[in-house]
Amino acid sequence: MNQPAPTVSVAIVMGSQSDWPTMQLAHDILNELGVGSHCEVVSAHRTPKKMFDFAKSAAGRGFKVIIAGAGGAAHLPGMIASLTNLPVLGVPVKSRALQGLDSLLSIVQMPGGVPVGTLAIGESGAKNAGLLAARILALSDPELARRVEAYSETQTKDVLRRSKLAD
Ligand code: RP5
Repeated sequence: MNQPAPTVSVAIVMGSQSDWPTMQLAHDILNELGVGSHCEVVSAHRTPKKMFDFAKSAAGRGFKVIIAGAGGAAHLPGMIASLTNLPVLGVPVKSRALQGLDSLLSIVQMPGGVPVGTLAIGESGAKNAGLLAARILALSDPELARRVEAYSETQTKDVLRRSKLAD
């Protein structure tokens, strides 16, 4: 029997199409865990009205977690967090000029009262944002909690299996 399509409870937004190769890792790990995600370019600077409308409508559309990735003057995660009470996870995308340190500092230094959970720069950050979103959703989804646990166990086994480098 076919599996039912996963409910789309995570929105993954990013400032530019150029962020997709990084942000795709969040989508991929969520997909592996059976969590559907909606992925879209929403720019704080180039499409501010779209960003406002997206953030304001996100909870009503059924999203439970928002992952927002941006590079450079990376205002997207913080601005979204100022417009919604959903948990927002920010991914600093590696920028061409400053390798993502600018993105990290733009995202992480939020004023008290407007939280963004900031991840690592680049691919690790995107993957971990997906995993963290899954862990948040797993709090109220025992089936997903089992899949998240199985993922971690498999990862540990794989690392142990490949840990001997030479005799
Ligand atoms: C940011 O500017 C985007 O998030 C992207 O990381 C960066 C560069 O965008 P492009 O010039 O590649 O469209 O807004």
